[in-house]
Amino acid sequence: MRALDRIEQLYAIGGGPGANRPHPSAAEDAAHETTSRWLEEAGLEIEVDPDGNLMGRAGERPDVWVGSHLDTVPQGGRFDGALGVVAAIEAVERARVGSVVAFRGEEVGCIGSRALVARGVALPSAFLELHVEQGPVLERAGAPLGVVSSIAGMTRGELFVSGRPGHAGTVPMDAREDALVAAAERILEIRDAARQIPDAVATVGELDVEPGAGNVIPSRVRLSLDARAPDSERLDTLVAAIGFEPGYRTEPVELSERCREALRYEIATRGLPVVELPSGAGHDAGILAAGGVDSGMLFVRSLNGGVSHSPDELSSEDDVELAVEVLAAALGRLASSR
Ligand code: HGY
Ligand code: MN
Ligand code: MN
Repeated sequence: MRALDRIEQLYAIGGGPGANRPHPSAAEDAAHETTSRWLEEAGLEIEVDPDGNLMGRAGERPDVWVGSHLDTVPQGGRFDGALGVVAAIEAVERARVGSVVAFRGEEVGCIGSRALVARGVALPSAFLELHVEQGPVLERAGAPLGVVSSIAGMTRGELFVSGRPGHAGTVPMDAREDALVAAAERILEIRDAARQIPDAVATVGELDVEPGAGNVIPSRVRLSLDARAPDSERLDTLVAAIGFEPGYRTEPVELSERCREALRYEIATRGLPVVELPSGAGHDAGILAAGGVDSGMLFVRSLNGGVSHSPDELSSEDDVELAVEVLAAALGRLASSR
């Protein structure tokens, strides 16, 4: 299947283990260049906007967009983002309508899609994104596809914990102010705060320890923070409970009923179970939806218990084939509806 071959070509960029196309990087640029060639082969009119987002427009209804992102987390999976872009090319080629879009920097705060919305350019009349579920719901339900109802709100930021540097060999344990031990206690507090709020999540994914020598008691630690919840009020409660000032926040957002209906219809007419589910992951579709665009997301089942942001991310060829077919049909339906 051409889409899967192309996913493998993108996966090979940036070396292993996993997908390594962080934003910004030569690897992300290479993925955009490769995709641009595929857009040209598809006979689409190519444009790169001032923020590096890549577009490929068909002749008909270029105002209906379909796409995703090409950047990845470090050691990411082969499908996150890439699937949505290669499937968008298949869909626009099959439906002969619409525009393919590949956004920059989705993993580091949806940089490309946020910049595009902020620039006030002509936004699409509708946007569809195919994405791996990155969770276990569809696999548990025995459903190959799902329609996303809403996208969780997300905050990102950092915390600093200070201590007193000292010699690892001469400072007695009862005389230390070890910043890393204090940071460890803080991380457990953050975990417990999230556990108190239904469906909230909080993650410390990065630790920077100063001065960072094995024989020096840490003097200062930077912790990254990623805290999310399905609605604004639980997000507020979580941020307050953790006690940090987010540097970045996206509100929870409902996806467009018009797009969800088109996706539900195309799934149901193929005799497949229609499962609607919220997304705990953030997506460019959420940024466009928040910008007033009719946005919809189609999830394809993630196998291996739904693991993602990992080389173990996996979806089957049959499910991907079905997803591309439904995406193309929904694109055609949206383009002919208004
Ligand atoms: O972090 C996220 O939710 C997405 O993978 N950018
Ligand atoms: Mn993604
Ligand atoms: Mn991701």
